[in-house]
Amino acid sequence: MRLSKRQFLVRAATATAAACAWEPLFAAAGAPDTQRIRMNLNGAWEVAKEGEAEWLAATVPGCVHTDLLAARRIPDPYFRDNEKAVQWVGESNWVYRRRFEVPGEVLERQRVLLRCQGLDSLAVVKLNGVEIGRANNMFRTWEYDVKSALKAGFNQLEITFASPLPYMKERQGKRVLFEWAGPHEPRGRAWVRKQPCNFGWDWGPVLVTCGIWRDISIEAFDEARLGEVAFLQDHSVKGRVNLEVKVAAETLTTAPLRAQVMVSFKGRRVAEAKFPVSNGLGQARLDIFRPRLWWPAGLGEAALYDVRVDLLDATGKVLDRSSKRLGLRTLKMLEADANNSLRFEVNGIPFFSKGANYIPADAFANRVTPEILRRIVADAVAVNMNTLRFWGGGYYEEGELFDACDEMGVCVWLDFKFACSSYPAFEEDFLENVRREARDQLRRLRHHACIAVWCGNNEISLMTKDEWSDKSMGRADYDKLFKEVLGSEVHALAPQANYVSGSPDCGDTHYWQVWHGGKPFEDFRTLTGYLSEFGFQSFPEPKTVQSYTGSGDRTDVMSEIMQWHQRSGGNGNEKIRDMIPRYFRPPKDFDSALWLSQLLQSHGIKLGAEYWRQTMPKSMGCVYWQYNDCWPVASWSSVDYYGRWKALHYLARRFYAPMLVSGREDAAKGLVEIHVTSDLLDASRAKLAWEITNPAGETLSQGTEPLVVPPQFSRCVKTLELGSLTEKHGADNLLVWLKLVLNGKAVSENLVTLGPPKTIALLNPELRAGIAKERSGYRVKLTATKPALWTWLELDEVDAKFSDNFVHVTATAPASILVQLAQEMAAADFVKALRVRSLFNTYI
Ligand code: BMA
Repeated sequence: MRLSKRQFLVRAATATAAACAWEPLFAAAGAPDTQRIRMNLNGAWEVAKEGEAEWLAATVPGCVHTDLLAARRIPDPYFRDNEKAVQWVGESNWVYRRRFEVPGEVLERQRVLLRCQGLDSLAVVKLNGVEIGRANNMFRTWEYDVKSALKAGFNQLEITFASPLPYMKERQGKRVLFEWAGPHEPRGRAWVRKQPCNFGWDWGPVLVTCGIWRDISIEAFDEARLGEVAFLQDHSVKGRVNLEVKVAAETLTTAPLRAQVMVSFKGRRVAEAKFPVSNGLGQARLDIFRPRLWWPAGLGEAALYDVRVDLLDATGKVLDRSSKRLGLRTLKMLEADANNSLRFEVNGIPFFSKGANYIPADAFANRVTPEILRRIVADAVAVNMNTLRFWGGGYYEEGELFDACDEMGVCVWLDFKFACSSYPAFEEDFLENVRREARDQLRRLRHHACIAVWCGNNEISLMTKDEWSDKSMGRADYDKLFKEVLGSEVHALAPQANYVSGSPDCGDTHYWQVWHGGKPFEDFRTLTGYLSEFGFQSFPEPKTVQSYTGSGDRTDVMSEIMQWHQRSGGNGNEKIRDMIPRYFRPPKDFDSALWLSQLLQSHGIKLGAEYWRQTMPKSMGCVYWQYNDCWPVASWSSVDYYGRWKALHYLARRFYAPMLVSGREDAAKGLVEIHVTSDLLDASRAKLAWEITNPAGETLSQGTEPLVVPPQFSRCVKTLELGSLTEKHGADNLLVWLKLVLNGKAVSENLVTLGPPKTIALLNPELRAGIAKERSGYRVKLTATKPALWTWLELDEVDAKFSDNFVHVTATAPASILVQLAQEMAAADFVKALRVRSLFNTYI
């Protein structure tokens, strides 16, 4: 069972709060008499299928599936093919209701609103039996005037959600919007503004949710409230940043208002200003001297300033407040030129984007806790990533995810949520709906330092033609939606932000010839540029597979249930299975097939990633597909649904290392080029070391060379000619070990072979593990008498964090891995549960 702390907290809170929790906005700030009141309506609700009398307990924010799961009315849709058995949920209409008591103070306010920050998706909202409004877009914030509908004492709120499926069918029946969809996925998703992958994807289940998926509250105020707060940064003068603050207030009064802005850094006030707000508008400029700039991970500190904006009345009373964290930086996207690919430049310095594509972390958004989001960003930074692309087929991500990226220095390529489908840009209502959605999201997110680019859509440029047809979106409508409408909203609301109409529609590349086209991994070496998508699938580890299968399903990766948890083109498992023999020998059993698929995936992605880093600045971005999963499944991810790192994630830490030594082999000529790549902004004095051994680990040749590595450098620094060794020992018997040493420490190590790993005649490495208890877990020391390639630890039952995994262990290079356990284990149990294997063990 996956930890769902948010559900727990919500339930705990609602158990104690009888009718509803309401909080004056600034109670904590010591100003209880502020005008704006927010009554939180999250918590305990009830849900019923429309037309049925039985009401079940529900939790808000949430969705109908998680409510039905909690009420034990549906089985776990992630287990085996239970997804089929719950399709009726998405096909039904559902009603949510709650009673709440309204204190008189709320009713006395001049303006009283019901504020819904997320209604999924086609909703009719009733208060005390009277319809107060409708919604048709899960990405917008909906506010309804309830001043007259609300009464003193108890009120009843009721929100009915219609299944989007009949609507989609009806619209699609009249006019086809072409889309890429799996055989069992409902058609016409682009008619509804709802997360596209809710209707299934080539890595995700069809679970059509509905419900109140983000916060809901009553907002009441007199005089005025803050509508928007915007910031512009001027970095043109060295040694200071000029910050322009723009405030727009919704006012109910003609009395003069003022705003106050205060900027602090680590608790110390560094700038402030007071300024008038007339006709709802005000602005000020502040200088921040000796600014601490925001840098992406690996380039410097991700410094953040706290900015508080108070809206004040004539007496100085605080009417409303906005608090945000700002990073001071310039972040530009630069087009390709003769020497450089598309790239980003932070504070005037171009940098190589290293990262992966992020998708929703659960098919049920409400299960994604802030802790999960923070872990996701931390695990990206832990493997030297500086970039995540938030892909366009999900939902506009949680504020906490952007907060974590701000704090940890992860640049975000942020897609608007349009993907792999034609959209009805020929309808003005649709365009207006999108405009409002864009405004809501821009206002919510634009201050985040981490956002490197806003991007109109995912892959729709690949499905356009001059004319509309059942197979394409008309080019003019594409331009209208993604260039004019979204482009002008970004320009108006975030004028300093980068905007591109689509990916790959801006000089980036989605390269799918390997997975979808069946080409070998070496094909990655035929292109340079900014790779915003490329990938290869693997199975999750046995523990994860066990979570969704019965033992009978685990005989063969082609079993029915293993295929059900595979959504790519109907033959994904075959693709994995068929690629294995190109690089590796056949696996001896089911578990070995799972693990070997991970070695295969990591081997392929490493090959591409290293090549693109080698070819910097002709290549300036490697953002592989995909980072995570939304359920337990075979997919392109490097971290599975449960947060377990696949082999690829461990390898990413190495191929994304700030300083990298890597090889490029030429089997025909018997050559291995040694490349050194550095993302560092300073030059380094390093030592390059190489050693060639046979599979028994015996040294055949070796050498070292001092090396001055300039800043932001990538070059072939040496070519090893292996002709005579090849003649003497055979190409298959040469293992080329590379090492880059900085201040006596190996900062990057690598293994290169002339042929694929299957050609190496591995010998029994006689792996041994020694175990020692440490404060934070167990230390496992690995030794081997012969090279043990891709050695990994696995722990039965209990989850663990491994300080490293999938390492090469040799007689001269033992490994030491710290295992931190999710739960305590006695040493004897740990030894029993621990398994140590290497590539050799997947064959024999
Ligand atoms: C890309 C993505 C996704 C998809 C992936 C794998 O095109 O944008 O739409 O999941 O490929 O096919």
